[in-house]
Amino acid sequence: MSARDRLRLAVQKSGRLAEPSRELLARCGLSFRESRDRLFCYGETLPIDLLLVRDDDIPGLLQQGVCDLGIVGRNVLAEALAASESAGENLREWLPLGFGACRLALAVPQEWGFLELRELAGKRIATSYPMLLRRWLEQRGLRAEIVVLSGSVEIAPRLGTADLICDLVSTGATLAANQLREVATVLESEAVLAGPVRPFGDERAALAELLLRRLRGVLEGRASRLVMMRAPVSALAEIERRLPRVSARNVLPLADAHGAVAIQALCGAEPSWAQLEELKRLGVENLLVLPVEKALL
Ligand code: PRT
Ligand code: ZN
Repeated sequence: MSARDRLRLAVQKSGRLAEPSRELLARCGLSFRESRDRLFCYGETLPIDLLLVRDDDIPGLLQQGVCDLGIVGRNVLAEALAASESAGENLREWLPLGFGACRLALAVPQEWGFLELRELAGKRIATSYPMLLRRWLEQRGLRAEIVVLSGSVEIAPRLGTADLICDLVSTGATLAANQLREVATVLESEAVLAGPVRPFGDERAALAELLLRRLRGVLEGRASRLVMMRAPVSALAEIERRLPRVSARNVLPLADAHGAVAIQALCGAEPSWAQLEELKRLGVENLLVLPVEKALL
């Protein structure tokens, strides 16, 4: 393929990952002009364009070189990697993105008093993820029949086409509504940035690097909190030990101080209520925990 100086990113056109993907890219400072057919979005702030597609098509588009990177559920990517050797050699997960969390799980009818995995032997399992399920069964030395369905997997046991299912679960409400009980996890999933195993040999390399750096910045910022407080100087070391993953801090003198200072600490995670209560016991006052918009340390 000829050298390219624009990066093409595949994202889901509509569905669960569509909005959060676009929102994350906007947070990275990317903006787009949509084409009339709403399939292609031209990158305005950076030479990074979007292709809006069905999530299932993303691994294939990456493999064919139609797109350079994609945002897709790990479940879809992993199924594609397990399904074809060449996909496994060419594609990989670059970065988990912290949204679209779900799990691929086995679920049995509630009336089945399921106790252990051995009971799966010889049973029919309905799923849209045959490759991941097959591998999981093989790794455990289990032999079961896989019934491939492309949708409405959860009704298969009631229809009598399968004994149990292997499907995506997030809240579990769908399983409960279908009188199914979750009994094992095959894969923990979330949206991920997927891309080639080998680095780009042209300008796309620098663009991909830039995008990765900004994505990491946004994801870290999301988890980060600015913690502000008024504290006795004598307790400084104790306080710092109780804050989660401090990456920067300021200790400021106070005009009305009686052995007290103001502390601003950038934490890599949200302090729990219990941690805040401990700080309180160390004599800390006016505790504030704030979200972080952007950070350049
Ligand atoms: O049109 P296109 O093919 O692009 O979209 P799609 O309909 O195939 O996918 P979509 O939008 O439903 O899901 C896209 C991705 O979102 C999936 O590949 C997962 O990575 C992720 N995701 C996160 C989920 C769920 N959570 C989820 N709950 N995908 C599907 N579900 C299903 C689940 O199987 C159940 O049937 O949603 C239903 C509700 O789940 P509960 O457990 O909350 O009841
Ligand atoms: Zn799909």
